[in-house]
Amino acid sequence: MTTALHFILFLTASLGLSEEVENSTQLEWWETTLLYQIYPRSFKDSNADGVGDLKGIYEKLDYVKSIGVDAIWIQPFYKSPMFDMGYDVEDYKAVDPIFGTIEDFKELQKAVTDRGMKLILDYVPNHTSDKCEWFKLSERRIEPYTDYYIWKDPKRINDTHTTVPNNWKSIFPGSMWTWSDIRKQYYLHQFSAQQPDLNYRNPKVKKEMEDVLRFWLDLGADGFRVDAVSHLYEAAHFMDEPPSINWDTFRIYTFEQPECVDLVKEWRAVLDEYSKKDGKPRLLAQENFNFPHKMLKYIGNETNPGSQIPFFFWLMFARPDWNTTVIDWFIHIQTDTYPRSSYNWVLDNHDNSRTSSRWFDESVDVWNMWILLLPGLASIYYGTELGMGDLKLRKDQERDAFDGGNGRTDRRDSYRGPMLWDGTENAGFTASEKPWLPVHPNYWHSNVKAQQLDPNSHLNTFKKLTALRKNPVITHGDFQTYKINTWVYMFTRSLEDETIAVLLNIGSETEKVCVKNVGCALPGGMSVLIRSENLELNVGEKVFANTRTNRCIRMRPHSGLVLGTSTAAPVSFSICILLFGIFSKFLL
Ligand SMILES: *[C@@H]1O[C@H](CO)[C@@H](O)[C@H](O)[C@H]1NC(C)=O
Ligand SMILES: *[C@@H]1O[C@H](CO)[C@@H](O)[C@H](O)[C@H]1NC(C)=O
Ligand SMILES: *[C@@H]1O[C@H](CO)[C@@H](O)[C@H](O)[C@H]1NC(C)=O
Ligand SMILES: *[C@@H]1O[C@H](CO)[C@@H](O)[C@H](O)[C@H]1NC(C)=O
Ligand SMILES: CC(=O)N[C@H]1CO[C@H](CO)[C@@H](O)[C@@H]1O
Ligand SMILES: [Ca+2]
Ligand SMILES: [Ca+2]
Repeated sequence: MTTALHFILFLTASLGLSEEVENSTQLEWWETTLLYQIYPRSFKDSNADGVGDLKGIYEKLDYVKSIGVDAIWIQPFYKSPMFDMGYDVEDYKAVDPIFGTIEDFKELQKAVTDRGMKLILDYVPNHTSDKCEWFKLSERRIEPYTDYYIWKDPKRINDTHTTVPNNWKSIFPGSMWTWSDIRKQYYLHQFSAQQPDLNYRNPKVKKEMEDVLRFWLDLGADGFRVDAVSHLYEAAHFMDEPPSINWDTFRIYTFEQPECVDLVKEWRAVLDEYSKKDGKPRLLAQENFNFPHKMLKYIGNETNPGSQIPFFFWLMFARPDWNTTVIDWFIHIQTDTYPRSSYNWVLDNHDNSRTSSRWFDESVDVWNMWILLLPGLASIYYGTELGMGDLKLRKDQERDAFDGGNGRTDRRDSYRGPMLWDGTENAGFTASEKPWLPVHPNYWHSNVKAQQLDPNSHLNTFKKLTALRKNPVITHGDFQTYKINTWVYMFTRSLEDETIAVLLNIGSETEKVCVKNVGCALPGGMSVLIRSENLELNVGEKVFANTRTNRCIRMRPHSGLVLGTSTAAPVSFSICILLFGIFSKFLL
């Protein structure tokens, strides 16, 4: 707390960053929000049964607020048989007893709002659980549920044999069709057989699912993250898909059908109806792995708006052999395609390996600098602020029923480990002897409590970054990128006469960066505002000034620093350009 306070004072006072924005262009809250993704099973267990719950999240809200979070996204906590850990919903309007009660939800919602944060819920519309009442009634052809799902007769092979209706393959391996002995028909499922797809060509299903949105909006939800949007519709002709290994052309009848966009816009209209009533803008974010140019249509326009924020996941696949050319492409494919109000940066999630495991523990500060200081919304998966790593589980410890789908063979449990709160047994996550998944073995030294005490910890660096993130130069400032060399990347944020520069060595060797490398991209006399733990420079140190000693800096592998302009030494760009042009040969 005091560190963060000192830091803000340091920023505003000694570096002259203005507290008020002169150009106070009004942005919607999601354009600058820091969204914190909570996997409810793993955040905090309040009742010692080994599984995290809503009361547990409630207990930890002050922590969440203290690290600079503006909005919380809680993953599914609805009644579910938990075959897909909650992404198989049995009752959309009930809290699963393992997570608590609807009263717990109300209490949590109020506490989130009281702390000035927003609450985003997960909306899982493509499929229900096969244990859902609607499915059981549909299977028995009981009206009005008969056509709530997608049912098809078998395809005839010959007099004695039949087969599945077509060749469509689901995300979790196998056919998209499963036989129901009760109904004597096949039902469609884009994910597992335990997740039958809803039939959105039936207006009653649309109405039913809009009611779900209304139910949670009435209880104070500020928005939704919509799951698996590309899978909402399947072509009505049910023709075989052409055999091909290319994802985009292979799934021409089951992926990203044109009706998906219209449906998302209908949901947005429900949210806007609430916003009109109370003046509070609601957010519709969507999960979609598609190319940004294909996602543009979901954003819509002012007269026909859709989802404001498409999740952009591609940085999740960044690997240590990605050089600055590759990263630059991944940054610009989003910034060149979307309007700025739709940028969203994601490093990790519940389906993919965490940053510190894909890279190194050293890389954590660097990647947090990326996503917290780029323009737009930043999505942080719980634990990323600590640099939490993947679990390496034994077979008998695995709980996820599937491999990762799409031919992947990893179990997703590894990315869903319990939050590491302190150094006590089971990391303070649960008072039970047996958490649902084991805690990471490094919990005894790398946990919230320990990192709070260490000024250079990932957590404290994260907090400095989120404090800086609230400054107008980051919320409103311009954005420029520079490939300094193969492994060092730089981006700048500037507003009026203030500039923030972020220099990142994403390579595995020490890199030397000199005035001549950064050229006139930077005003003179910048000093270090924030550094990664492994950087050999101190906060406040001046760099790239025109004196012999600090014209160059050395950056250790996977290190990063944030530079700010000092009011003491303003050097205008034009003078710099002039001097650089004339004297560069001699000076450098
Ligand atoms: C504020 O900044 C925006 C974006 O830089 C610019 O388009 C706008 O004209 C500015 N408004 C004022 C009043 O300066
Ligand atoms: C019918 O098709 C099945 C499956 O392809 C095959 O095993 C069976 O021999 C066929 N029967 C006749 C009578 O052709
Ligand atoms: C907004 O989008 C709709 C649907 O794509 C389109 O018909 C309409 O012309 C667009 N309006 C504007 C102002 O661009
Ligand atoms: C960066 O990586 C890409 C893709 O691997 C490669 O094509 C390119 O040559 C690399 N650039 C440099 C400068 O090494
Ligand atoms: C990233 C993401 O949200 N993944 C989810 C997509 O939907 C399937 C089925 O609902 C889930 O299993 C994934 O976790
Ligand atoms: Ca519990
Ligand atoms: Ca579907």
